[in-house]
Amino acid sequence: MTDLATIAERLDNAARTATAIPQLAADAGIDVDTAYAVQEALVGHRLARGETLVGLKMGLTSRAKMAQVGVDEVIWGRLTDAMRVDDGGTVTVGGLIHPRVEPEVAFLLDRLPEPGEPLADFASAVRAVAPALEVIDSRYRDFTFSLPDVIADNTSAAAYTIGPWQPVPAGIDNLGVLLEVDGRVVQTGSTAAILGDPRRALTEGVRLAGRYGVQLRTGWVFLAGAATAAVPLKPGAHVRAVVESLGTASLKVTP
Ligand code: OOG
Ligand code: MG
Repeated sequence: MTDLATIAERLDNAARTATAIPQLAADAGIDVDTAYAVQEALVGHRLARGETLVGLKMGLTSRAKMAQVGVDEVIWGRLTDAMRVDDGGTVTVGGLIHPRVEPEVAFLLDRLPEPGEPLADFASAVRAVAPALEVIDSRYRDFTFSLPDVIADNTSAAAYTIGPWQPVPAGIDNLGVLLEVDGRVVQTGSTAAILGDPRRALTEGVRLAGRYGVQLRTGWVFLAGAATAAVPLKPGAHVRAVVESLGTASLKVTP
């Protein structure tokens, strides 16, 4: 049986050298709880290199995403400062394996929500909301993975861009979402696709992360998970997420 630290090291090397690797969890007999421990060790390598934790991301919170990757459980991962790309900034695909991009909704946390806190109270836990883009890049060959594999791989997290923060409007549970590449709409959806209401992704995230001893912090960013399937990120592309009433987040792609 391959130990947890070795798996974390393989995933870290795969990301740093932009080299796809075979899936690991089945051979290593890794379940979901162990996979989250691998994720912690994997992100630990980044922290040891000087990165800092700046938030959490949810994954597979919409049916479109679950169907695309064939895994139907909600998952969560960790975001570091080095993954952040300024709005309108540039992502270099040369350092990535087979990146995809997807439209997201981001929350800025104001105070520590308690696990199990009812949804209505989250208005006071969230300082602001923003349209966002996430770049995902599975470290596994063919972007194919099991549930424990994708959890161990920090839920494919690679980079993210946040548009302008703004106060949370009254209803954010049915806003139109578009993903544009070079001015063409390539995906359409609604924030309703995110667990019925993107605020529910936060409730779920607090509950799940709490189970693994992660404390959300004031000032942390929280990605609710994509409302649509992800699309390949190609060199030269201009990518934009448009979320009704919230505005846009954009990035450029260089080789
Ligand atoms: C897993 C990450 C999913 C989302 O927003 O659903 C995710 C993957 O699709 O590789 O970030
Ligand atoms: Mg995502």
